[in-house]
Amino acid sequence: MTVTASSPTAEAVWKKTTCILCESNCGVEVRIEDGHFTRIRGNKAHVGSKGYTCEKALRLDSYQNHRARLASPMRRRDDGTYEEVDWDTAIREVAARLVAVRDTHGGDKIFHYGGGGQGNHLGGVYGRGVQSALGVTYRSNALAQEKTGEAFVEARLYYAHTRGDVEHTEVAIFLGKNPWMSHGFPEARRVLKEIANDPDRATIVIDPRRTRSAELADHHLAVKPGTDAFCIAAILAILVRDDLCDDEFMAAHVADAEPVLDVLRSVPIDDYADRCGLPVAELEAVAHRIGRAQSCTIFEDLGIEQAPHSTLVSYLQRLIWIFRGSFAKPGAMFPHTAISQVSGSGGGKNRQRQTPVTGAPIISGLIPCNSIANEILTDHPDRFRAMIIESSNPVHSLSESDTFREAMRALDFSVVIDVAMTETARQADYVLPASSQYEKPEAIFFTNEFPDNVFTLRKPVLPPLVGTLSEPEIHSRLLEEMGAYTEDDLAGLREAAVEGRTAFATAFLEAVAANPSLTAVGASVLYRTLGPTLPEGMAEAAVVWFLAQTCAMNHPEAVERAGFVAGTAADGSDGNAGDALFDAIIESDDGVIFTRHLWPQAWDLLGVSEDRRMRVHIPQLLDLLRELPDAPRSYTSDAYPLILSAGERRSFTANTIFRDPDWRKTGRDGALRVSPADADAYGLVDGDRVRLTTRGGDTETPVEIDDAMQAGHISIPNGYGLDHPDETGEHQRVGVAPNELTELGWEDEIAGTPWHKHVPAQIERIA
Ligand SMILES: Nc1nc2c(c(=O)[nH]1)N[C@H]1C(S)=C(S)[C@@H](COP(=O)(O)OP(=O)(O)OC[C@H]3O[C@@H](n4cnc5c(=O)[nH]c(N)nc54)[C@H](O)[C@@H]3O)O[C@H]1N2
Ligand SMILES: Nc1nc2c(c(=O)[nH]1)N[C@H]1C(S)=C(S)[C@@H](COP(=O)(O)OP(=O)(O)OC[C@H]3O[C@@H](n4cnc5c(=O)[nH]c(N)nc54)[C@H](O)[C@@H]3O)O[C@H]1N2
Ligand code: SF4
Ligand SMILES: [Mo]
Repeated sequence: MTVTASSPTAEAVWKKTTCILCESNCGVEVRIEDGHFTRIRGNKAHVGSKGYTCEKALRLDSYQNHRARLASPMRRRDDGTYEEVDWDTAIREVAARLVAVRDTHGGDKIFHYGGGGQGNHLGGVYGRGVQSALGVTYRSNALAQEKTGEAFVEARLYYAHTRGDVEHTEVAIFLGKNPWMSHGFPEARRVLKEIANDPDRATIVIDPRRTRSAELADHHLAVKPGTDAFCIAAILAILVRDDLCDDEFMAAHVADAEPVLDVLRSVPIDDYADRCGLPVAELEAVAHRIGRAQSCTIFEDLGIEQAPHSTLVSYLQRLIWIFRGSFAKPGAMFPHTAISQVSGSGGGKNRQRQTPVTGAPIISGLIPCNSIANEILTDHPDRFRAMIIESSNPVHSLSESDTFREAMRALDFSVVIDVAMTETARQADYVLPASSQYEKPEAIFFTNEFPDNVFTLRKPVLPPLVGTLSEPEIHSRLLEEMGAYTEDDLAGLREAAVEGRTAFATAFLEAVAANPSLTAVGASVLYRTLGPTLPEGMAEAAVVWFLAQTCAMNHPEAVERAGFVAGTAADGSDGNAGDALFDAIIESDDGVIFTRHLWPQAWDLLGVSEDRRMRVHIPQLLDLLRELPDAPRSYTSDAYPLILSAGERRSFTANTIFRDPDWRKTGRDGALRVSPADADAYGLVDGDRVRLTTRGGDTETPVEIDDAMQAGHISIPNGYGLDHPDETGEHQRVGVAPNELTELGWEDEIAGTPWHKHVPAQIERIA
């Protein structure tokens, strides 16, 4: 498909890279003319995506080339406007301001947010060096407003992260997840269609809306919003009541099931079905379909992670596949390796840390996003005083945007590293412009597959925009300004790198042993020493050498089965398996299978690999399950009688990666979706404008009447409401910024994840 109509010219070249718009990072080929991506197609040779893309990838030029890209470091003036400064000045002043906060208040008062988006995680590894040199101990990122509930559960069940083999499963269950739009596993649409066309397999979608995924499903459980805990508890209760659990698996692999089964036996199934607005027979049909399947997978996402009882639901849904024994076999659930995993197996046992001011739980090392502003807007002596934000737009993406803005302005110092002058950048003291993801080596750590896991290192396909630097360069310059390492530390390593990988490995280990403080800034040390010996433009990939080494040490057999053995390094040296893996990663444009397991080895990747038993008795969550009957039947009121889902994924939404609203082919204005029943009740026709009010704020929006919505449920898309200059430089804003409507404190009781999908709201037609 043609993005920009133009005839091929002599300079036009096709290059391989990946799409960066969602975690799938599908392999693509881009035709580049005059700095623009003029055509984009799927890369059939990519080992993960095999040519698959969705419609969004075709618009990537709107990310690479747009009017709000930054091409100079910016410093905020007292009057709130920004002036351009040169890089030397910016690095010197940013380093000095951060060091001043550290020396006055302690490094633990400097808070770090972000570190990677949907396509860029390498920069985050380099950023760790700066954090370490400053003594930063508190961090967070977007995961702490979606995935920390499941992390809490998994850290107790089996100490690992699990996913599902959707491609081969008999019954695929999507819980608050619309994969047709949001993807999340390889070749999502192809797989959904394949299951739909196979009479021996089934899809179950649990979603209040009749999404495109729901339309393709064999069973669509159209629960009332926010009632998933009742729905899943009832399904579990039916599995137990009707003897549909895999007793053999449970006897061998489930520890302490009895107290859980006890609670499930007393679940009032009829009442719970009634609460979620579904006939008991429908829940029974679903439970029995799951109960007779050889395998099932469950994919939960924002529909339950950002709604009431979210951590409880993350727990209960896992009990379904655990009780069905759907683990460690084709079509089932699995843990996975990670190229970025620096320590041993599993997720590590949970030690519950808390935030310094509000005492909120820190899960997976991340402060709940909803707590951040409250850790700043206080006179508590331990409040955060400074913030480093990279590859993230929290003013737009976190609850209650106004309060986050206020928190940023209340800091002694803030710096944002981004490609664009974002909503967040506009609150920072300094903004440092990064080269785009197509102008530097980049990669994601999201590929979480099994038995074969894939890693794709992208090569730059364009030169850096003049005035920008890659994050590895920015972080290394900050470290050098702070004196975190010296030229003397590097000289010997540089020489060894020229000699070859084996010599370098020895020299690196010796250097770190002699000066342990180099470990923390190891990424930059590698970048400055090994980096220059890598192919042109690939110096930033230096840290991947270390990741490959670690991976080969953590998973020797699986790396060997993937074809990487000692003595096969491309430079002809006697490099080890990690070197061979690194060479393959550097050379390939099509992704590399870096670990290859056998299904039963899934057990080895769990933190409970000694006894191979999942610990299903989690007292805190079981208490919540017991208390479920007392939970409110509804969160609406006379003032706010509707439930707003604030942030739906649609065809043309991609977080805030695209800033120019013209990238959208459809849905340009990001209308509020309203059911026909509500349209009648409020006297609305398509295209009418309404005032949309929540406790958090109010706005105006056009409406779209959509018979996929249930009565009482309304929905706005995510990623809209960005300020973007038009041709004349005038700022325009299209659509609603969802977090102008959300509110801090409206969140899960365990993980503090926000209830963005469940915001009480009111609408009123604007005459
Ligand atoms: N097109 C596109 N794709 C994306 C993204 C994007 O911005 N645009 N972003 C990526 C990111 S960061 C993420 S995290 C994923 C998110 O991917 P998803 O979680 O699939 O996306 P959402 O549309 O936010 O929410 C999923 C569904 O939850 C439903 N829902 C709302 N309330 C409830 C409820 O109470 N119960 C249940 N069961 N369901 C409910 C909604 O109707 C919606 O269909 O998408 C990724 N992919
Ligand atoms: N109300 C509501 N809020 C939500 C959601 C919702 O459904 N509803 N969804 C939530 C979810 S699941 C997520 S994941 C978050 C996402 O929100 P954020 O974590 O804020 O992420 P993005 O919107 O993806 O922003 C990525 C940023 O990285 C910048 N960027 C792009 N390339 C580069 C680069 O190479 N280097 C650097 N340094 N920066 C770069 C972009 O300009 C952009 O500012 O939003 C969350 N917020
Ligand atoms: S948006 Fe996601 S599914 Fe679509 S092409 Fe990009 S990476 Fe693939
Ligand atoms: Mo997300």
